[in-house]
Amino acid sequence: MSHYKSNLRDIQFNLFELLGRDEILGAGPFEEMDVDTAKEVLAEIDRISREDLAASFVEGDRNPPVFDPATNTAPVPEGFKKSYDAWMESGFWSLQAPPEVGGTAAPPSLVWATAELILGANTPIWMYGAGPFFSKVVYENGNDRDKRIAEIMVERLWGATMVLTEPDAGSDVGAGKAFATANDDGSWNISGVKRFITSAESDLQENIMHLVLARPKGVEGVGGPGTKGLSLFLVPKYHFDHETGELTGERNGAYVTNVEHKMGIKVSNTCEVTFGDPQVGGGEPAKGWLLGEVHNGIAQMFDVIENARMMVGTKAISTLSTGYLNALEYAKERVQGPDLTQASDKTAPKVTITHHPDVRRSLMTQKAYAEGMRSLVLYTAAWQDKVMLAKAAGEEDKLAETVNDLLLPIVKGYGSERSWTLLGTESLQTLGGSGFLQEYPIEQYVRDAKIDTLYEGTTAIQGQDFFFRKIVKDGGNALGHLAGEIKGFIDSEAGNGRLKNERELLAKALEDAQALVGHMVNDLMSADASSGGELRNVYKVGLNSTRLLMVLGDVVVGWLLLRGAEVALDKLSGDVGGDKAFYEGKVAAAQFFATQVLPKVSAEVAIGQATDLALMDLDEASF
Ligand code: ST9
Ligand code: FAD
Repeated sequence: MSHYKSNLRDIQFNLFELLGRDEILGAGPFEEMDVDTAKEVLAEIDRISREDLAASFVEGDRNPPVFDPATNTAPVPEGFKKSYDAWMESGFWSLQAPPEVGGTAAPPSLVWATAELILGANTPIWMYGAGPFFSKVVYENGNDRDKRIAEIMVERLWGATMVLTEPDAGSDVGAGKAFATANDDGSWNISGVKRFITSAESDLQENIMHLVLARPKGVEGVGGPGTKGLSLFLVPKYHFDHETGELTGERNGAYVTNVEHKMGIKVSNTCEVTFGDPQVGGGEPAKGWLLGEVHNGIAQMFDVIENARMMVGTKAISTLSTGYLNALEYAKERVQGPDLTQASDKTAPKVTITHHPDVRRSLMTQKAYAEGMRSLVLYTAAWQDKVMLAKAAGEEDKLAETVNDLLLPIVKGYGSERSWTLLGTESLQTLGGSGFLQEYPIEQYVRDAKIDTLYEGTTAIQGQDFFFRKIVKDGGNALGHLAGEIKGFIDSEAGNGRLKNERELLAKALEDAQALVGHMVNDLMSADASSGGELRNVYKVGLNSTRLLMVLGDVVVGWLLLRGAEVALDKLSGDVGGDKAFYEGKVAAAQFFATQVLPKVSAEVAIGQATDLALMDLDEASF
């Protein structure tokens, strides 16, 4: 039986009932992808995920790849290879690449809906199989040579990696020391050691294209300090003919020199990669080609990072959803103790644990967050649809771009923190001691989900990105727009009177969250030393940026759940056939979140507003 329990019905609800995605399908750039086709794609990917991809989920964990230092290889287990092949043979990877390189035009909302299914069933398959997406970044940033390379990457289904991190450059990517020197033939030689590189080695593909950040040396005006001095190089594992794609038979000097032993996602090879070391492999130089022949590495890499952050949030949320559904199934069957109303009667019949109030509280907490955050992912993706539609029309939709930018750290930072925590405190807990056993998938979910708060920028980095870049640098435009949308809902008659109390709770949470933003902006302004401010006040902002991310995450999720409840109430006023319980569940989850979670926002805001410099004044020795 599959470990993976998907929620296709709720995905369809979000796409077609809440977010109206049917309006953009079957027309313009998505002419080939009409609503029926999209539904068929979802249903088939749902099936493949539950059956073929989920099949090797446990094997990959218990029997992870082993690094062989003699050959610098780390082959994946057979079962995983079978799952990977099933995914690639399905051809649905093409949704991640544009038609120009052999992909299929599909709106991001559909792509991320399908991503949830694959990531929930077996995340590393998506990661090893992300080459077609990487080819899109190569194509869009590349010159003619690179555009052909992008096509080859898709034609031959190569793997690809994003190579930023070094032993002394994690969050601080700009501290990277790997460097590049120019060759006479237009290529570059890369030198240095990168660490923690996902998918840098396996036996799944003919070749792997590494997208490497390195600092060019010896060229006037480029290669300065920090992230802006980094350039992006295409560094293949094996050399190939840049026209035909045929491998030349020569190894490039980019070798995996270690594979980490990890807490989770063990089948995903996390590699140390050594570039251009004469002592490693055959001692070949690591040759690379400058992407687009422009030195603009960090901006180019962020085209990958933005999608990878969306992927990490989607993965986390998907894992919470299957964790919840596994916990629900268990709770419906596990009999333990009498109903609380008969607790003093020692002869009272024993009931399933779904009868116990605390289990119900826990299950509804999981349901509300999992479904609310699914809406968050797909709502964010709907803004990406707008960006794509504008581009297809030869225009730019600046508002859509900035709202998407604002939402990304919420999807990644808030989504991963809430999911990882709830998987442990609620999903696993629902199973009692059995949750701790490997007989059930949740202990693996907890281990696999922890990484989501770490890679692609830790939560602290997401919080800072959110406040400094997405709010302050943006002049509050995207946040103002989002707040306006939420306010519009609050002031509406949504729910025909049935959501009045909930809209009031949302109004209070929004007002409080906005007060925290205002407070932090004041702290920031008061830190402006050039106008007589106290520079150290910026610490107060740093003490609150993760808090703000969580607070606004709760507000947005609360709002989206209530919008879903409005749709559900509307449906329930007509004939809903077998969907009655589904829609009633949507209303219940939204009401639960509004009454049980949103009031906590006020306390968080009060704590934020009371923040002083005591922690920063404390001597390190006192910690
Ligand atoms: C990693 C990978 O951890 C883990 C998983 C691998 C999975 C592989 C598979 C991937 C699949 C992908 C998905 C497929 C999807 C397909 C579907 C398609 C529909 N936004 O603030 P400054 C840029 S990898 C945009 O001064 P510092 C910008 O150019 C390792 N751009 O930064 C900016 O210039 P300007 C991940 C941004 O102080 C420039 O950077 N590692 C953003 O120099 C400088 O900005 C990390 O994530 C942004 N939000 O450096 C590192 N921010 O301002 C985390 C910056 O002129 N650390 N730029 O526009 C950070 O992010 C730091 O904040 C820092 C700071 C490094 C950026
Ligand atoms: P550090 O940066 O040392 O952070 C340590 C702690 O300090 C964290 O809690 C962090 O939040 C905090 N901190 C650091 N700086 C600040 C600050 N300025 N303000 C506040 N707090 C701060 N990298 C790649 O390039 N490619 C990959 O494919 C890739 N895949 C990965 C896969 C796995 C399984 C793992 C574990 C990592 C992967 N990484 C990859 C690296 C990953 O992106 C980094 O681990 C991550 O960015 C954090 O860097 P670090 O581990 O050096 O932690």
